[in-house]
Amino acid sequence: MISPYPSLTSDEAAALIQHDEVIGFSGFTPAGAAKVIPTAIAAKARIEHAAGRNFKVGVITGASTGPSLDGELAKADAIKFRTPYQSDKDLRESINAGKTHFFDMHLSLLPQYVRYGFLGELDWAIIEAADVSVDGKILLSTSVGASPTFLSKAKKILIELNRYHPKELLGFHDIYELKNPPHRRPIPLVNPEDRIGTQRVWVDPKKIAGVVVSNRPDEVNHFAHLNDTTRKIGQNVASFLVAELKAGRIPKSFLPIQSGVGNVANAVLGAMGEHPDIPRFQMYSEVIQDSVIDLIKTGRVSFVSGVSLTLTHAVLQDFYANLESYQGRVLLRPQEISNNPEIIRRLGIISINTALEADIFGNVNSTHVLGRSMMNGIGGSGDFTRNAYISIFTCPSTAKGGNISAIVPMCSHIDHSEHSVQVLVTEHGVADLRGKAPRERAELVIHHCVDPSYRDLLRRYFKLTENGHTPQSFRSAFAFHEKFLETGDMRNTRF
Ligand code: 0RQ
Repeated sequence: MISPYPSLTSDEAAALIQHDEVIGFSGFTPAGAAKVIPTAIAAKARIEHAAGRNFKVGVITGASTGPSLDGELAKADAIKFRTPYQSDKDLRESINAGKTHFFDMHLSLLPQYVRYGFLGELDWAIIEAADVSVDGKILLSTSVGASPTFLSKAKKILIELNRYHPKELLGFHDIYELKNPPHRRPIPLVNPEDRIGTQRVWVDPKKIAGVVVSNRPDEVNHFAHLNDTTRKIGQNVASFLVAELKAGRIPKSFLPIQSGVGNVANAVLGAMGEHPDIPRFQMYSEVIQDSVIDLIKTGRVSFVSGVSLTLTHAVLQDFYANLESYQGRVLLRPQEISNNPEIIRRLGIISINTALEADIFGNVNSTHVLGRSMMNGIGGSGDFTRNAYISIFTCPSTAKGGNISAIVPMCSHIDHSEHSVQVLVTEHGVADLRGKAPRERAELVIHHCVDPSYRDLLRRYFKLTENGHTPQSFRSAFAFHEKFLETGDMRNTRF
């Protein structure tokens, strides 16, 4: 059947976008992110700026994206505001220079913020698809993210029909949208593998302003190889979980795992897969990285529900070559379902996320380097941590060759408070903070998690103030950070 939608080049699509408009782009990590249209919008911005005209757009996505979207738009100075998460070097620079207004959000909240109108009206949804039918049924590609909400709320839609992704992806998505209060109902999902929605997103075909055909791989980076530190962190997490299992605090059948993003998270999953006493498990997570596919192949993971298939080129190609064998074992959901507090509590998810820094009382900073510079954003770590059956944070005990202690007297920014963080793990050990008062927590964290070169310093800090439920010294709480800025090494701190 002949397509009813205008066939456009990426430049023709970009020409439709006007200054000050707000766009919801597909993309959750570089997986499924729009690519050719945002790059063309960036080119248009450069032309407009050269002609002395203003051109900036509001950019909303599922989470981070790839260089063709965040990178190009940031370099072209074309972003008016950006939410909810990013991990692009150029965009990060622009945010930290105060040029791009970025607001960091819990990813589960983004779709309802859009539906409630908290972010204003959405002019466009620009969505990558593996297929689009004449009657407006859109088969998303490697991520779902917030695309269903963007598609339903945007005034107009542009589709990037990316031939790199096969139409046989049909069956890997479960699209379910929540109603706004007071009409919201319980989400009917009681097992990680339950299907509750449709395989495609349905839109009014009249809203589709055009389709741009492309053939571009997802721009997913490789992870750093395991090193002794990340391997040890992984082993410590695995041993902790095995001990919980043996103590009967985790059921014999185990519980679904959520695992965060980045190098450390990748190592933790690897170690869990290798541990002989951890039973075959399910994942109810967010980002499905290469390591999860390895675990499915080896039979260690029986099922994974996530938002995005964030796979490097070779792994995704292999996945596509064996699509049938993954049907029923991999399912992609909207981020407000994958990260939904109701579901996380119901399923009893064990969450494992990475901290940039933690303090001796169990608060965690996941986002701000030295309290000031945005790294990526809180992502889904808050959604999972606050609602998990057991919430675990991992990190190497030091950064920058030992010049930074990841465990500090007081976090320079707090994303996850002591009320939500239950277990802290570094390469040195595990601090189980459940049921512990602040003074007990400090002893445990210093003893089990801190690098030996910082232990005495932190013990001295802890003794500076005798008073209070949480003994803090206002004068010295940020002494580590100040000393690093002054001398480049936190070990020079003196109390
Ligand atoms: O810097 O790249 O210049 O070497 O931070 O550190 O150790 O490689 O950590 O890749 O695992 O990422 C928290 C950023 C960790 C990530 C974070 C420097 C360090 C290095 C990266 P270089 P590593 P990872 C969603 C889960 C928030 C979102 C989230 C993240 C760089 O996990 O963005 O959790 N999390 N989403 O040198 C200064 C410190 C530092 C430091 C490390 N204390 N001070 N720099 N670095 N510690 C839920 C899902 O389901 C997926």
